Amino acid sequence: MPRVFSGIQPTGDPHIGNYFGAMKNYVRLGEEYGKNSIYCVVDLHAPTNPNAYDPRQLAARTLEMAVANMAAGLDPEKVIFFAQSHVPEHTELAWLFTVITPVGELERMTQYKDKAQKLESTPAGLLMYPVLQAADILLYKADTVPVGEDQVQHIELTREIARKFNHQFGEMFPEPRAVLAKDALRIPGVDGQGKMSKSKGNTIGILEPLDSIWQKLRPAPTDPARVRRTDPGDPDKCLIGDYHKLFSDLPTIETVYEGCRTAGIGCVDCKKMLMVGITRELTPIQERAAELRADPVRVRDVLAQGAKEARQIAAPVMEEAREKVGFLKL
Ligand code: AQP
Repeated sequence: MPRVFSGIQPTGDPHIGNYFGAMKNYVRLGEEYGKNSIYCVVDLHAPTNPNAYDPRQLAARTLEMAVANMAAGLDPEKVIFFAQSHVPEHTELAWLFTVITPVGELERMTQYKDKAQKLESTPAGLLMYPVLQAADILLYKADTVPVGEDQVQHIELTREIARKFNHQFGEMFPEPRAVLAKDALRIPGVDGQGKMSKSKGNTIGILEPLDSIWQKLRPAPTDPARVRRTDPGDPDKCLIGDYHKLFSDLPTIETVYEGCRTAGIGCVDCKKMLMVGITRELTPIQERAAELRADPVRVRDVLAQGAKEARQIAAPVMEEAREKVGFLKL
């Protein structure tokens, strides 16, 4: 049976890119593979980007990310769900991987280049991020990794690290593959400037109040060719058209696509129709999140139990890796 692993950073409020690109897939695969699906709030990754990290908020954001995933349908009774820093084997395995990963490979990672150029001084941890990510996955010998398209390059590097380790120290790790969510490979940000990202501040949060979402959608850019209400537009070149495909039912999508092409509906009405779909999808999630926030002890207990379950798998794998690399056993 496949073993699934994925992680999400507690660097800010989870957004619809995280939700459609990754979190929904966690739930789907969790239903299919039960305790062979392992999901993690990757809090050790958070401090690698000083622009998106505040030590005073890390614990609260970790809990909030756990709440968001549970509210979105992740069932900790069925899957393994925990916070990365509670399983110390992640960093130990990452250290072993640093010695077989060429720095040049890390320097060509797109996400590293994007983030490093916004910093005055680049922490080594930012460069090492994909090495820790490889350890996160391979610590559970996972072969299936549900992620958004932006992570495919990192998963490719994980495969290379597994290959190298197996070659140098003896067969041990599978070469995992990325599983991408159909139609949600790279959700654009509400500013129309590329990928939706927590650190770019161009997000629609899944736990964000609906009136705040509307305040962001109302001024959001649409097809630039549609200067006047009477100009026909191309919904395939419009952010709102993309979002309709995620949130709206088929008749609504057909109505707004046709209405846009014939100038039959204006952009504000199109956005109002989108709000109907957003409200339908997010309201139950936000209601469940409110219940979970009211019971933080329960969420902590879930993470504690998840860390226990994760360590039961991680500890023997780490032991095997130590032996293969040749450390003295006491
Ligand atoms: N815009 C997106 N479209 C589709 N999938 C996305 N993911 C993120 N943004 C989009 C997927 O969500 C999962 C968790 O992401 P993460 O928070 O761990 O890291 P990230 O990719 O770096 O997400 P952000 O929002 O862009 O965070 P920051 O700004 O902190 O870097 C991943 O599977 C990711 O592919």
